[in-house]
Amino acid sequence: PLMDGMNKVGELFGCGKMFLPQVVKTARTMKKAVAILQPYIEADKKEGGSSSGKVLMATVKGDVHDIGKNIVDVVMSCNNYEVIDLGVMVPAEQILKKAIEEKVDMVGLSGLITPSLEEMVNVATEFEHAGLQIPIMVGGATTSEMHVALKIAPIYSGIVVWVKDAAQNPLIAQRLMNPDERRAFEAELKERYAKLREEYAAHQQKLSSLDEARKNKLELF
Ligand code: B12
Repeated sequence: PLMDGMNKVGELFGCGKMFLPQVVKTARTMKKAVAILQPYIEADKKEGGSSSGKVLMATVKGDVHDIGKNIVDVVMSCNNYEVIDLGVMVPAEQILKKAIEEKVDMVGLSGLITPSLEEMVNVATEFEHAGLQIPIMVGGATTSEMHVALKIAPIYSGIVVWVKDAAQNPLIAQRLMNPDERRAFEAELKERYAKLREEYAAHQQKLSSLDEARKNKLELF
């Protein structure tokens, strides 16, 4: 029900029937609801014993959206993962530093505005320079599998996986935690990204170049 309500707000905001103050209020309500659930999740985890893995979560630099990220936190906690959440507007260097310090098993990056796409590439570049292989999960409304295939995966030697919604997250995390499954998953992703890149290239070839388009301009006078 929480998610249904949030989706409705997103829809109304998108078509101009709801405004920023109402959306901010919704975000606060969502945070309060999650805070009510948190102690139950913690208690459950204590009973459950050892954790399934360590996840570092952050909304990237320049982006304040955190509702989706917080939902992922809750879902991962419920699945017995230890979640370290760095919050919003987190610079790449901080994500890198914490990932190394805490020896996390995976990193989750959230982004909802267009500039976040570039910032995610920046984070992956920093990870690559540091020689890391920690899997990166990417999510949030503006992200896409195509963007991961074209811009992020090619510059990082670790796994980069796009996650459509929080419900898929535990399944993906489980595959990343099991070495055999992880290898199979990596091969699947490589193949899938190569196919997406081919599709993109084929689509680009159909477009005329700027010079061609100019030569072809409409002569009205
Ligand atoms: C709520 C909201 C806000 C709130 C944010 C409150 C908060 N604490 O998060 C406020 C009012 C602050 C806000 C501000 C702005 N917003 Co806003 N906002 C939204 C809105 C309505 C809903 C977003 C949301 O929470 N959705 C619900 C959650 C649950 O969905 P979600 O984040 O996608 O998460 C799910 C999955 O994607 C996934 N997921 C998400 N993150 C991750 C991470 C990982 C690791 C994984 C695995 C999965 C995962 O799991 C989640 C659950 O399934 C959207 C519109 C929309 N329909 O999306 C605009 C929207 C994102 N905002 C937008 C804009 C432009 C802005 C502002 C720039 C507005 C302005 N002019 O100031 C500022 C941004 C400031 C900044 N620097 O970031 C645009 C972005 C357009 C773009 N492409 O750039 C949108 C799309 C609205 C629009 N149609 O124009 N916004």
